Amino acid sequence: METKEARVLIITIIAKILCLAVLVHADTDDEIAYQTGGTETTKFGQAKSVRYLLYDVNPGEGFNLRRDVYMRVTTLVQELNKEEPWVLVLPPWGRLYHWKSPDLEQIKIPWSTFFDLPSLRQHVPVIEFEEYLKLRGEPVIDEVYYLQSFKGGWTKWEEKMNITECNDRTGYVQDEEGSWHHWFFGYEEVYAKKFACLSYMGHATFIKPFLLKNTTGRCVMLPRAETLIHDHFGDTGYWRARRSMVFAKHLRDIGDKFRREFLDSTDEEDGTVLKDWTDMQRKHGEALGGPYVGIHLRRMDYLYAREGNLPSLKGAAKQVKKILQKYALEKVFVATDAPSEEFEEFKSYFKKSKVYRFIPSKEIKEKYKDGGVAIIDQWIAAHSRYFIGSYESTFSFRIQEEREILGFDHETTFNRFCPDDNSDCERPSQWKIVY
Ligand SMILES: Nc1nc2c(ncn2[C@@H]2O[C@H](COP(=O)(O)OP(=O)(O)O)[C@@H](O)[C@H]2O)c(=O)[nH]1
Ligand SMILES: *[C@@H]1O[C@H](CO)[C@@H](O)[C@H](O)[C@H]1NC(C)=O
Ligand SMILES: *[C@@H]1O[C@H](CO)[C@@H](O)[C@H](O)[C@H]1NC(C)=O
Ligand SMILES: [Mg+2]
Repeated sequence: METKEARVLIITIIAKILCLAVLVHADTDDEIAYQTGGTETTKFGQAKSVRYLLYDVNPGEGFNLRRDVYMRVTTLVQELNKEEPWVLVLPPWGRLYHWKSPDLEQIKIPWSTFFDLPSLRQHVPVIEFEEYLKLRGEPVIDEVYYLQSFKGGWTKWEEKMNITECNDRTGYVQDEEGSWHHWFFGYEEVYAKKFACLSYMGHATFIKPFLLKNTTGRCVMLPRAETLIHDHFGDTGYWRARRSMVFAKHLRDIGDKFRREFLDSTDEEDGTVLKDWTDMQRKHGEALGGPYVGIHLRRMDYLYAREGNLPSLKGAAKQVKKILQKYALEKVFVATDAPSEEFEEFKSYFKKSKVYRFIPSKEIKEKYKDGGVAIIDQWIAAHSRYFIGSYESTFSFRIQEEREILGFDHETTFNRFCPDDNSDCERPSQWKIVY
């Protein structure tokens, strides 16, 4: 399988102007072709077979930080592809702390459930984990480097890495034959040939020479990839990665239908028509948004995790009413993880205005899971005339980024709920889009 694959491997990288925007097309077991609609063609020697990079994130991290880690890893993959062809293997979604809906099997969820893969591929070559397994023909990961911080903490920040003993229990166990086993996203048949802990302090691309020179396996996995920090937070590369993370069309369509039916909101009227992300460059203020205030009201674990920084439900309602008045709006869309009693209480503080929440049908929940419903909420909230988020919530941050992409005025995007006792709280950082 391996040699046959190498023999017939055709790699054609068509570099777009500056960035290596490549699309992986893998429709047979033994052929991978990189292709896009550019003009210039660079061929890697036939001997250079594709290598695969797989990663994972600390199990405790939520969906929206994971999206941020993906962006960091894509920066690394872009850099690797300047030397030899590497494909990013997308870690299946599952077992997330917040995804608690009863009766839903929430493991082995492919990225295509949530994101538009062709859009991701206009940034870096990616394949789903199942595609990787099929291509490989054997459920194997060659080398695993478990990222960890240096023992004893640090006093000075400097880029360094070292293969060391593992600081903590990693969950990877070796059998008598020497193979390593782990949960591996629920794929119990998967095993790794080699495992080591790698103490690491550095940007994502700092690991590039290690991957190129110190590893030889076809597929290298980096668990705890949140250890890799952004090379350049908020620069053009950051935003290219972010823009490529277009939500799956089936989720956008559900959100758009809800906007149309309940919120009098359509892209044509709101100035939010979506284009291919590589061609989309809207000025701030070009997007108007639908005639409603969109809010992200983070509750649940944040009531403890961000204690003192969130408003009461009544306090939140008061802040929304002020904006409704200021912008002469009558509708509110609430994205929230609150249980229905809390939502009903929040709603009860409004007399004149209408307050909406997206409640998925059984079919939508079964198909798209808690993650898909969260994205639909983000999508609807992102299209509002005015948005208010929750303090330090990555869920809110991702909505704000979406609004930057759509072309909203900052005034209407970078807002947060203040706690009841401090109505003049600090505004969130403004991470403005750059092209
Ligand atoms: N549907 C829905 N889910 C939410 C909402 N807010 C939070 N959640 C759920 O709770 C998780 C919050 O975790 P995370 O993504 O890490 O964001 P953060 O913890 O707010 O920074 C989300 O991924 C969702 O599963 C919301 O407004 N709507
Ligand atoms: C990578 O290989 C080089 C050369 O053999 C070695 O000096 C270096 O320590 C290795 N890096 C790590 C992190 O093991
Ligand atoms: C790497 O770790 C080993 C033992 O864990 C230690 O002896 C060595 O000094 C370390 N090297 C660097 C460059 O930190
Ligand atoms: Mg979180």
